Amino acid sequence: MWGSSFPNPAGGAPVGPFPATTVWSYGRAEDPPPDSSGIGGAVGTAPAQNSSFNYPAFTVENTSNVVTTVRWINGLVDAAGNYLPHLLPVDQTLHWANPPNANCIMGDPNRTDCETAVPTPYTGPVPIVTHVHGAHVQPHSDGYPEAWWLPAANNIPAGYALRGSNYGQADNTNTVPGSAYFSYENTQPAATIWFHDHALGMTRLNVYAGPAGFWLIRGGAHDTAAGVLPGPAPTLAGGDPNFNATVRAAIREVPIVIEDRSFNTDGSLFYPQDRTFFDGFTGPYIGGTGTPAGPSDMSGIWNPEAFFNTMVVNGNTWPKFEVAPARYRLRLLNGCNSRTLNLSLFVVSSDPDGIPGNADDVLGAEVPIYQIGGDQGFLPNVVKIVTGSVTTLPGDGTVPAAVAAPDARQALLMMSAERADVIVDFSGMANGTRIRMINTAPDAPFGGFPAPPFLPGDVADALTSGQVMDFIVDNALTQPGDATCMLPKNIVLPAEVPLGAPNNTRKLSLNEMSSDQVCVEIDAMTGAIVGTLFSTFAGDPNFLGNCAAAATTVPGNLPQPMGPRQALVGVVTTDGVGNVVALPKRWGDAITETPLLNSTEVWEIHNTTADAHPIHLHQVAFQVIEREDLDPAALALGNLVPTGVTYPALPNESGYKDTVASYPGQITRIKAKFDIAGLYVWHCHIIEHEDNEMMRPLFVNGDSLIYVSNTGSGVSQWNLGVWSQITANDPLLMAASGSTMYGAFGTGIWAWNGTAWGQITASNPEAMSAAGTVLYGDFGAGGIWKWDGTAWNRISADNPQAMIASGSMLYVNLGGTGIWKWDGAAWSQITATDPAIMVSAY
Ligand SMILES: [Cu+2]
Repeated sequence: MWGSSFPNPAGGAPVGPFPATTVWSYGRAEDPPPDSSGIGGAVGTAPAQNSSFNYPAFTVENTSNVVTTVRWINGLVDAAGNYLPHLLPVDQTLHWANPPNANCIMGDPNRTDCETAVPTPYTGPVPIVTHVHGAHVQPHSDGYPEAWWLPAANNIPAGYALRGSNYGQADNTNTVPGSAYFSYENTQPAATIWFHDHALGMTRLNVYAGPAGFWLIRGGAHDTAAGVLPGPAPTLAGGDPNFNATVRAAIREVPIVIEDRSFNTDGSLFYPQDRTFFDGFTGPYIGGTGTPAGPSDMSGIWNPEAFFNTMVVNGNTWPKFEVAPARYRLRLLNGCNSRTLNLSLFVVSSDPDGIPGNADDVLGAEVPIYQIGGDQGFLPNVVKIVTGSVTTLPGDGTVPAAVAAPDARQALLMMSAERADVIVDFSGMANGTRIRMINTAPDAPFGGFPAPPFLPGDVADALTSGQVMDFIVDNALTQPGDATCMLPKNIVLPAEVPLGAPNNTRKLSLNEMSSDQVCVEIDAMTGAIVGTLFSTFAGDPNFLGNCAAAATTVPGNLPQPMGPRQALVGVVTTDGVGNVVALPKRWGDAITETPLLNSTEVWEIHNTTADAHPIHLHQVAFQVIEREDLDPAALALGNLVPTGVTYPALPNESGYKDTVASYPGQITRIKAKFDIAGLYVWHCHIIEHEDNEMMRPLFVNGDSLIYVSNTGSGVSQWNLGVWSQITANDPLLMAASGSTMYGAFGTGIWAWNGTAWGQITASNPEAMSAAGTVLYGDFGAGGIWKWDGTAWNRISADNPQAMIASGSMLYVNLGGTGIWKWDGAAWSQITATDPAIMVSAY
């Protein structure tokens, strides 16, 4: 990036420009490094006309239901082909990618994707894996955290793993070194989604270093007609608005990513080097380092959250954007690591010293934000957002009386990774009018609205992180189309149908964990860490008692376990005396979130922590149903007791989403349909949390799905207790058929053995063995089994003999390797490259 200058919060002349900042990004593989030396930058700096490498990365334009394929190349090598070490400090004591393939502290020491006790920062080749956030995508292309790969560098150290334990591709014929070939079917409505790195235990660093961009999906049944919304957006053929003033003047749709960053005075990115930055905790750390040294379960480099003092918008610090007096469509993304944004727009009514952004600026009238879309597409209605109100517009040209927001301070609230598709109406504003986007969420973890008593730290610093960008009205940019663009109050959005009744309700928990080994002294007045009292061996059963009884250096100070150590997602269970309690789970624990393929589930996310967490599910678009308070007195004792006090989703949460704010002390209820089998993840999108265990696998269980061929009547599918003919011409045929061996009677699968019906269950082997000839049975978690006339064999990738023996037309789901078809002679994987087979299969 070019260096830039910005107002000095302390007054006086602007600060900078500073030297250019080195970042990483995605660009076209054939493009050279950017060279902007002819236009005010320098060799190697972006934006530049000769290269698509920029920060953020270029926007990928997609069409609903049209496949986009990408070969993602890890090109993090220098000009000599040697790997680049990370720009930022990588903590090897988290459960992380671990390319050295050594030093794992549990299980086999020589593997990837584990925790180590190596306390020093990792300086080897950088693993990456790209995730398209919000994509309805097959598991092989989702960017699983353990599916990373290294660059094809000349000097990869001996013994290093080149790929993570779950590396996969959409098409394994791609053998370009240091890459993965992913396929995105874009089987989803028009939406603003985005792409970023997702490598295990390093996502916070890989994202902070730069690689992120917009992935826009247009068209399909749920997009607006041409001319309804402000446009056009930039196009590849239409010229680069960065360098063409005519193109720039015509643009009315702009993606805007807001990322907080800090910089060293040499221009380089600042990110905390160790835990002392967060809370002054000096140790001991995992690996025995720190002061004092000793046994520990505290990571020494990782910081629990990170908030930065500079707002970077589309790669520029506090930019200004000249706009016509017209309506603009802005696709906003909170791309911050940890920071929640509470955005609003105000006219700058007075600026006596003429230097925008410093303390003498006076804000005047608020400019409304009209939200039209959320994470996964359009809202049911346009929602008018002004600080303290959130009002649904019926779309008939009327504007109802303002409806109060949950808190007088709430404006456009966006947690990390959330998107808001909005219209801002600058029409009628005088030439030269300056409109400022401000942020009033805290420079600290967000606790949610309504919030406790208003403290100074509850709001971002007004002179730095409290300002985002300025818009300046320029009449010269007016275009003929500006006058005909619809007013927000007249817009009717293409609403999607809601999900049906759920098949299952799942209770989940969010948990903050303290140390089990390190006891510290806390200043009773300030809450600050005074020092470490003692640390002990892992598993010490007396740790909590000894810590509570430990003598402090100052009377009245508090001895307590060091925290936070990490945050965990988990499940909800019942303890030995009948209380409903949270059961935190770690990344490496057995998978517990296993919805059946094509099931609709309600997830009840119980937040037992003090902070709000943006919870993101991969694969699915979900609806936010409601939130419910937990009884605070019970919660203080660790018990989860719903109060019955519920809050419906806000109007601007009423479209489909993929990331939801889960507030402390509440149950957040969402509903989703899981319609692609395989392995995904769900996690907190405060990416410092995600990197240290606040993420869990999500396995959509397709084992219950079987396909059978019925000669003369096509292929039928058994799923969630119902047979259906795949052609959909006669869905009841199979259930009524006595000639085809299988029937559905509301109690499972029954087989006709020529004489009688017998239910096929794991507890009824006689009925199973009596089924005769070719038979496939579903045994739940036991998978799909085949009767060969003599014995049952599980159909699985590790049992190819059973698969080959199955005969006739058959489709089986093999979890992470997708759906395979038996054509009578061979098995083949059903992929997007064989659409004819897919059409007949589904
Ligand atoms: Cu979190």
